[in-house]
Amino acid sequence: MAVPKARGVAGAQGGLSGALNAALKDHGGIWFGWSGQESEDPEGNIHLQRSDGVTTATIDLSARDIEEYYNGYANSTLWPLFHYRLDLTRYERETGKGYERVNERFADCVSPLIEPDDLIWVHDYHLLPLGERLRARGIANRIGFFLHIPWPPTRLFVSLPFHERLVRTMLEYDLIGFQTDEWRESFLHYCRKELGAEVEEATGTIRFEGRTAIARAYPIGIDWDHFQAQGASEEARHAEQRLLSSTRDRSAMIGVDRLDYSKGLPERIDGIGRFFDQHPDRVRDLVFIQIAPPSREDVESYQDIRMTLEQKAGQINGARSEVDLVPIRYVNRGYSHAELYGFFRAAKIGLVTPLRDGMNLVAKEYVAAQDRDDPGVLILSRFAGAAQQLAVDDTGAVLVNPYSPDDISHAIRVALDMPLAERRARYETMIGTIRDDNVQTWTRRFCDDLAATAGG
Ligand code: ADQ
Repeated sequence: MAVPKARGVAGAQGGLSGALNAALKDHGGIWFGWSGQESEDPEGNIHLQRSDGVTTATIDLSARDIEEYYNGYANSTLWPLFHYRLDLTRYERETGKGYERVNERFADCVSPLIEPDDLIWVHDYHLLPLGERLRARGIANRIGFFLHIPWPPTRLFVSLPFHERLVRTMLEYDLIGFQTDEWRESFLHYCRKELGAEVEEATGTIRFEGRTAIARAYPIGIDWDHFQAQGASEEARHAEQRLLSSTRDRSAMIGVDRLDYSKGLPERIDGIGRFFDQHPDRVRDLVFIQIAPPSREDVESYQDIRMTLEQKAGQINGARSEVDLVPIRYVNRGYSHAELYGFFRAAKIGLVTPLRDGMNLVAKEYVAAQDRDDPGVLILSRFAGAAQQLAVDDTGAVLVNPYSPDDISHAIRVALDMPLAERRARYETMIGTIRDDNVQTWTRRFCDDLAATAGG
């Protein structure tokens, strides 16, 4: 298995790594990734551990590697492009080289550790070419890949220099997983149209230059049991009480996101501003809490988003605050999953409005934390992968177009006024999927399918 250790934010890794660890014990394999550490002599720093049939190996990267590979190609080229943000996408030959160099190095380090029966599961856009680099070193094991973020439409993806080379490397995987059918279809479309591969739509089978890869959708879920256990803690109860007592007779509406332009945060604030403009009599009904810890601060576009957000929240608070009322609370830090559970439970509305998102686990966590008898309402962007599971025939989540302040404003009004019976019905539509299609099910489905492929 190969994972970039530094992906995600506090709390995000716990459930996923726990579930993957269990899968590794069942199937055998290697847990491998970046240590998250910088080292000027990275060659000498492989941290290796083997226990219980699971090998954990992490390596350090040099400052140049981090700049070119992580901040550069991964987070200034692939991340914005895959989130449809051509305006923020930077194409630099040097960072592309850094990306290839680090993938080579990962392959060098991990290949001697691989045993003949290991399943190899590579995660995310940092490591797209890793499978091919392993094949070049004679690794014939089954290798699967999962993309946690969207796959862009062909007409956007072709703006990437060397796009064909990148996808050719991906076809060395036996199984390629996407969060939703939409991203899977975009990938198949590219393979057919740009590579001239033979594609069997129904099974996701791609035949190209003598190799066969299978592309399927595996929507990721939350670690339900872990999250519920967190929710039963004193810490969660305390967090819930803390929020309830500070909002008193007003309804709390909550957003929890990494500070990332893909999450639609300025657009969200605009939507809230529109709601207050259209319903000035309701300013006293609502408090919006946005929890957004900074991420990828070394990347320029992430510094811009922080300033924009502070400005927008400040403007609304300046115009709408009273001595005893601040309509938007904007908090720049992370919280534990237990605390988040408590905050979610105290909030009448969960506002999750990414402009584009592979899945979005916060949407699922918000619903998972609700009181079945008196649940809150999830407002969800139609452009989050989660919308394909959570909004069914006009029930479940209230869907919005995150680019439209009027749409967001309307959804807030609908959610605030929603009768209990409808809130319950919408909750029941979502909760079964969230409970059953959890991260363990996701891991099992992927590993079983990978084990069943013909193999490299
Ligand atoms: P992310 O873009 O990081 O993940 P998301 O799916 O919402 O987005 O997961 C974030 C996780 O971090 C959640 O578990 C959440 O609770 C936690 N988190 C967010 N803000 C936090 C805060 N302030 N304090 C503490 N914890 C916080 C990428 C893709 C997603 C995809 C996931 C998993 O971009 O689309 O759903 O991977 O595949």
